[in-house]
Amino acid sequence: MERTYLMVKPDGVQRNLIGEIVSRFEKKGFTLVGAKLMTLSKELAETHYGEHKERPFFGELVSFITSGPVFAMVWEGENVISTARSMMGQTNPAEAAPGTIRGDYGVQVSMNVIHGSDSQASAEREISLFFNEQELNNYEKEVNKWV
Ligand code: DAT
Ligand code: MG
Repeated sequence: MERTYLMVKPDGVQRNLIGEIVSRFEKKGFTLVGAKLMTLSKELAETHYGEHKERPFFGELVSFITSGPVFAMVWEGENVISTARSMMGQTNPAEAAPGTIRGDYGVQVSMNVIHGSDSQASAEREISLFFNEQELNNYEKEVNKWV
């Protein structure tokens, strides 16, 4: 079963969107495997966003993502990586379709509410960066036979 790393960013936490965002993935039919509220160190933020370190917005990105707590989550389900990306919407909320998380709640690209892994490789990398095995719960939900 596929797993992905999702994170409500500091703007989403400040705007009381944790519950709304968790609810969307629960209602969709995915399974929450692990979650925690945490404040990222500069080192962890730079590692997480390492692929962007040469981009002009890297400094701003790291200072934003460390500016307050984030809600880190691992979700499980069939095709959860790409489906979660669709549910999030385009990176720039101005281009994200209504009905997506960024389309419904975001305005500008630097504060776009949520992060989600973009591939199998990044999901594995990000899950192990933010969670250890003891924090990840392996369990079955009865309802999954209807999902
Ligand atoms: P995504 O978060 O959709 O995977 P990304 O990996 O390209 O997008 O970029 C990571 C984050 O960096 C993104 O969520 C917000 C920020 N970002 C991307 N492009 C930006 C830009 N042109 N100006 C400012 N911030 C940007
Ligand atoms: Mg990305």
